[in-house]
Amino acid sequence: MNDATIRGPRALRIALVRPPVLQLRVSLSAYGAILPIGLAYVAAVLRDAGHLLQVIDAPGEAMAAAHDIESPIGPLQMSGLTPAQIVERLDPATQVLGITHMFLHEWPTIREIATRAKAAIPGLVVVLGGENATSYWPWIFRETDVVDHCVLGEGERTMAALCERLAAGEPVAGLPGVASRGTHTELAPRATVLDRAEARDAFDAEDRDATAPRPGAARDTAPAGAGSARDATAGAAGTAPLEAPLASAPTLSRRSTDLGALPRPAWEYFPVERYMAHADNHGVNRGRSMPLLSTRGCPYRCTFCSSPDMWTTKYVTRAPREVVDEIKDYIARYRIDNVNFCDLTAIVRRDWIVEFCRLLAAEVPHLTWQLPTGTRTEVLDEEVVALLHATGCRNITYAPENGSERMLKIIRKNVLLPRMLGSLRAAHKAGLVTRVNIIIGHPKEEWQDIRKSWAFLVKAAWTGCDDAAVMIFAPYPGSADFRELLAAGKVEMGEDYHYLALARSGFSSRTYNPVMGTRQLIVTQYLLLLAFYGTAYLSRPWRFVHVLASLFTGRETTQLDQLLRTKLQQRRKARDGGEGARAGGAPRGGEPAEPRTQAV
Ligand code: B12
Ligand code: SF4
Repeated sequence: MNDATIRGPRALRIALVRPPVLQLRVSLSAYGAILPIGLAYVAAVLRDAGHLLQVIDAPGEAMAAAHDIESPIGPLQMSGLTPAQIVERLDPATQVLGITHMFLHEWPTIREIATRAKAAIPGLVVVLGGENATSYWPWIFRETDVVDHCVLGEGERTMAALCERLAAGEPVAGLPGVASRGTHTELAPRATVLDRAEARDAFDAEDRDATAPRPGAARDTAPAGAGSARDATAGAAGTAPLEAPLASAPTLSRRSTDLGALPRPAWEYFPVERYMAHADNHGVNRGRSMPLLSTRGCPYRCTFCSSPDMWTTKYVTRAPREVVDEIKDYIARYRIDNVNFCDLTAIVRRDWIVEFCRLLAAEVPHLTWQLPTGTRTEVLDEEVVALLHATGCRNITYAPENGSERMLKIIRKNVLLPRMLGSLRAAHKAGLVTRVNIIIGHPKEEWQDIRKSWAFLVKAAWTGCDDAAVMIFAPYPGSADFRELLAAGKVEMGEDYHYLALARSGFSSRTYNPVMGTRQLIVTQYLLLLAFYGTAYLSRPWRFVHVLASLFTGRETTQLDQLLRTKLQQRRKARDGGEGARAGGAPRGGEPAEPRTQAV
């Protein structure tokens, strides 16, 4: 059993850490340091509970610093404070260290931070939370004993409850939403993942949110929750042998249904100005930007996605009034020009978006906003896209993921492609800059499906779509595809597996498809992009001139503009990074490099 409990006063000294950002320079992905909204939400709840907080935001506190590190997939660029620098900054009196663990590729770095911190501060309790902590915890506990607890799924209330127990010296075992070393280590990973998926199905069915679309509502396909919830995972993992009793799996905490009751992200702990100056935006750079969430969860169950395991299929929306008030607050506090929504799937309900746009038009007339994540597009008809544009929406990402109806059924995406093309056409006509996301190399994909994705991309470009992202399939922990491949013995959990997500758009990608080799997939990825951008520029040659001009003017409109700018930024960092690193990451925006601590 894990006895990592603390006896002491109710208020704890808690350090929250965001690890440095890792990037593969040769990849087609240019995402850098974005304000960590999940951690900022957790910080707000812990602040309100009266704990003494120190936040160490590794990329935020050393924006200029970049180090090359070795990895099994080749050299990676690490931006921000190194693990050693993070631990040097930790208050030696820290009792609980909470690290946000969103991406699989962060695990080796987080392992190093936790190992160093445990060695430096005896008795420290290490807690991880986030998307990857939620799905990868069995392997984390197997691999190391420096992590004590993993908070699964939505984190605010669970972390507050966990800290309450730690402060009271009570055992954490049995707390819903927490997997603990010792208590859960003996479970075989395959079994625990299966247990949790099944538990989540039952949980979803019993506690579905009223806001999720109902059968017959405007959508392309029934979300998993509207029909059979269980079969989504049964097909994937149902054949996996159980290696431990069901009762031993960690249980879930209840999802928040009233998001208005949660405090807003505690941005006062983060160097917001430096993020703004660096402009590593999630969307394209349209000025001073903040991330925002209008919903949580997603009612669908695509087989390649870890969202159902993380958030269940419960879809909860915030009131449009609250979202607009938050935007107005950011305008007052940070003089923002733009908002990037990082919702999993922002627009599912037409009445919601119409009300949101009405409020924006009346109260925030000069803002731009973007939906860069890849939203559902069922309600994006001519009328809605015109409304979006009129209220400042400029960039929107469509996520068909595949151009073949056969594959869409297999991955449970089941969007209607002709309808999506119609929506893309309408969006282009309305003046929106659009992007489509395609995944290639799913284990069940055939070459005929790739040809259909190729045709879809050409059609999308022809209708006026501006950008395309073509990514190679990667089985993320927590997804149904991962469970199925694991059960079939096709996922090797070696050290290079950790870097899978970064490699999916680089030369070190790997194939999980029996008929498509790795090299074939990489070549296919480039050919599909060539087909898309070739069609886009041949049909509208002036666009090419705009892309080149954006390099000099810095005025971005498309994702390609953003990719080119951030790749150049990465190169500059690599050149000057040593200096930034030695200086401990000299701040750009005039904010102190010191971590912030708030007195109780
Ligand atoms: C926004 C987003 C991004 C942003 C970055 C956001 C950021 N702050 O860094 C950008 C665009 C940069 C991005 C990039 C990438 N992304 Co992304 N992204 C997302 C997305 C859509 C939403 C995340 C989010 O903001 N959620 C909302 C907040 C409120 O939730 P949250 O962060 O999970 O936080 C809550 C809990 O997790 C928990 N929690 C979080 N931290 C902590 C800490 C503690 C101590 C505790 C107790 C709790 C806790 O409490 C929070 C509040 O409830 C997710 C999808 C998803 N399901 O979340 C994918 C997702 C995280 N991305 C993913 C991937 C693969 C990528 C890329 C690798 C894609 C690529 N090939 O380029 C890159 C990697 C970039 C890099 N080099 O690091 C995968 C990760 C899979 C994995 N296990 O690795 C996800 C899960 C999508 C998916 N299912 O495929 N992404
Ligand atoms: S891929 Fe998008 S629509 Fe599908 S389950 Fe994940 S978040 Fe939902």
